[in-house]
Amino acid sequence: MDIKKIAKQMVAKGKGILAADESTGTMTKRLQSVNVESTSENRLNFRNTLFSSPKISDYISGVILFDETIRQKVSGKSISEILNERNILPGIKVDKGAKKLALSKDETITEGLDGLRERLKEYYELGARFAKWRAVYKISEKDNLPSKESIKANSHALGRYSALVQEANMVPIVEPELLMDGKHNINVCNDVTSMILEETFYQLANNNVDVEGIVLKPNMILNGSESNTKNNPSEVAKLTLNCLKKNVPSGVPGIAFLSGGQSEFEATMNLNEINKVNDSKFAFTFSYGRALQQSALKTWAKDLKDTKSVQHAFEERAKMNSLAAKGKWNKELEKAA
Ligand code: 5MM
Repeated sequence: MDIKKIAKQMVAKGKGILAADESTGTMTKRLQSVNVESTSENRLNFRNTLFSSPKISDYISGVILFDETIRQKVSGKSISEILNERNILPGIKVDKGAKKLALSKDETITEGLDGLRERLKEYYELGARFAKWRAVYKISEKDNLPSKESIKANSHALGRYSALVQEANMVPIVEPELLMDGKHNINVCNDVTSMILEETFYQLANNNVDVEGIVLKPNMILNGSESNTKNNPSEVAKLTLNCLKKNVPSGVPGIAFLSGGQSEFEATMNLNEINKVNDSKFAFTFSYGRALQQSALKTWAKDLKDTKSVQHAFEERAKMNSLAAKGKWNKELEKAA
């Protein structure tokens, strides 16, 4: 299939992406937080319980997998086959993580470009039709971070990654994440996100990436999590929409937000608010990890065999976010769930 069609399918109206691409270290932390041992079997069981939820296809267009998961099988079927049967696109995280940027003040550079062309070929054969690469930035007003060097280096890597992914006939999810950690206010987040997006798209263009065949996965514009200021959803929506309209080329078919540590409720409410005021051509949807999995994980920890309740918890979050992706969510629906 043509990559532009895949990108459109990923952001189809009312559908979003499940980020289940936690590396083993992160997944171990998630499982330990609910006192479950992190074995490869448990990681597969939890993930496959979500993937085989009866109504998943109503809300989810694609799933981002980790290398371990795309190679796993359930009753002889690969995870890609299981997802394809449900009309869900399999995707794969291809970065090798954010490592310390040499001589920097605690900044990171995402690695994984060496050998990527060959790895993409294998992932395509394993069924992946899109990929994901995450650049990570943090704000420090004291140290004037993120630095220009870190923005340039990470954006350049995103550009090279995206070109390689498109060359392999897959859609790159471009994820420049500005963490919400810190005491800064929402306007600082706005200015820094703007700077990051500008450089990201400059580097994508320099690398001949066709923006009609990508999906952008940005952070929302929020107050720092230690700022003691509660986010006002209409302010979040207004600033986020304006920032994206200003910095993202209009050819980009869709924008799928990360949740970034927001609660499940906040992530849904803010997405809904953005869609309510959306006067652009972009489709705004979700590509959530924690904000789609938290309730399901807690339910699973209560009884590892209670598949039905876990799937119900997951489907509820997926449904609420699907409604938010159409601007049709409201608080009352949460109470009814
Ligand atoms: C699912 O978490 C992904 C990161 O995993 P590692 O840190 O283990 O590599 C992450 O890239 C995720 O896809 C996005 O950040 C969105 O997740 P959240 O939880 O922020 O919605």
